[in-house]
Amino acid sequence: MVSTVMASERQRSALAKRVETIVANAPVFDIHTHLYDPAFRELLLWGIDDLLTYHYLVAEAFRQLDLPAEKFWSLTKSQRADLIWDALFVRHSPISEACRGVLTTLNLLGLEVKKRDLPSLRRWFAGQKFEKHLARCLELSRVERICMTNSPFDDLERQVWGKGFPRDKRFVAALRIDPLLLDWPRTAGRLAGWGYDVGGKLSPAVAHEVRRFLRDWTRRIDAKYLMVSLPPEFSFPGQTNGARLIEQAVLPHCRESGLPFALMLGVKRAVNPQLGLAGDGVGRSDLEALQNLCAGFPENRFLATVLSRENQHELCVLARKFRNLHIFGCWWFTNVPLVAEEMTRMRLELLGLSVTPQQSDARVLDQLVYKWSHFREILSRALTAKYSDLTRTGWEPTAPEIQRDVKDLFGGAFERFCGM
Ligand code: FIX
Ligand code: ZN
Repeated sequence: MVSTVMASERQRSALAKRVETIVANAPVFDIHTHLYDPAFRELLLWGIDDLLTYHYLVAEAFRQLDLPAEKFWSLTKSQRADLIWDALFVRHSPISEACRGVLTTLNLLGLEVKKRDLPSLRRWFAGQKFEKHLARCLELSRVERICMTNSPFDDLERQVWGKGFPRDKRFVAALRIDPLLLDWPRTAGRLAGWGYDVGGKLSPAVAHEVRRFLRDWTRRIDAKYLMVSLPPEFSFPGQTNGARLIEQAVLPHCRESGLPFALMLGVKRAVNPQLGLAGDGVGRSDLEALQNLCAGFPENRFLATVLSRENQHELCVLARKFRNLHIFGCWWFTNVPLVAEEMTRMRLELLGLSVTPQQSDARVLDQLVYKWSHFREILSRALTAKYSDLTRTGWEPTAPEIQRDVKDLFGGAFERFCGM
């Protein structure tokens, strides 16, 4: 009896080791980030000051700091980084997920964190050659390909696309269209300025011009999908400009170009505008809107992630009903081990392997290192538990089968869904 228990314990730890090794080494297609092709130069953030001034840390630092927000924003990036370092790493232990992420990154880059020596960390980063550092971050995170978030409405970014540049094969594009769907009156003015005939009320002729705009940008950037983030109150169908534009322009364009439409649901923008990017919040979405899209437009494919923990179970059930829906990522506030582990297990249990459980959402190149290292730990645990359940039935997953499964989770299922 004792020896049977020991044998099964040994088998379990051998399985855990096997899964861990496969997950640790599997290459990733990071399907949603805020990183840029190096041709965008300073738009691609990297280094210690950008790591420390990440908006996740700004939000946490404001809880400890008492200086007014205007004062904080009037400081240079390095001065802000100093304040955040002092508030979150020196005066308190850095146990939050975002703080831990900085330390995981530095540690895996080979830096000594225990000295708590910010000036020496800065000196190390200042000595790095960018191209080499990029290659190192990709190697450490095992990220093979990165999807950017590309907005024609961002003036800096638009200029770079306008000039043209040789594309770096490691970076692919996604067309982000929030202003089009959330602020039509202002966006119409901008489109008109760029030569699209969109004067007057929304009409079939205007929708036709919006489609022309989407076609032009899809081609220009070679977009792999279109995407938008939406507030909790988003509903569809509806008489809002956003809902009408989705129906009359975005979905027809996606059908014509064969691209999926990604919806990121549940963000409440600027809950505290004083915090800038750190001031956005979360609310529970009405997923009936997504259900209506999937059911009403079977020729379209939808990618979806939701920000509220309370929506996660409902989203999985929805994906079981519609094969034109693919769910992805533990987005933003859900990307903490407690919630990410719960979501990942729930998704595996309800959807098997037809899901893309994570995206990094990295805004700073170096963050790829921690975001993927932390998620690989979570995925290893979740998969080991699932495969162990199988072994108890006598079904023993082989190493090639596990490799195949992990490949699907790390971008393979996504590519198939998108027809890439
Ligand atoms: O809308 C998004 O793509 C979000 O991911 C961002 O707006 C957000 O600021 C972020 O960086 C979350 O990780
Ligand atoms: Zn994002």
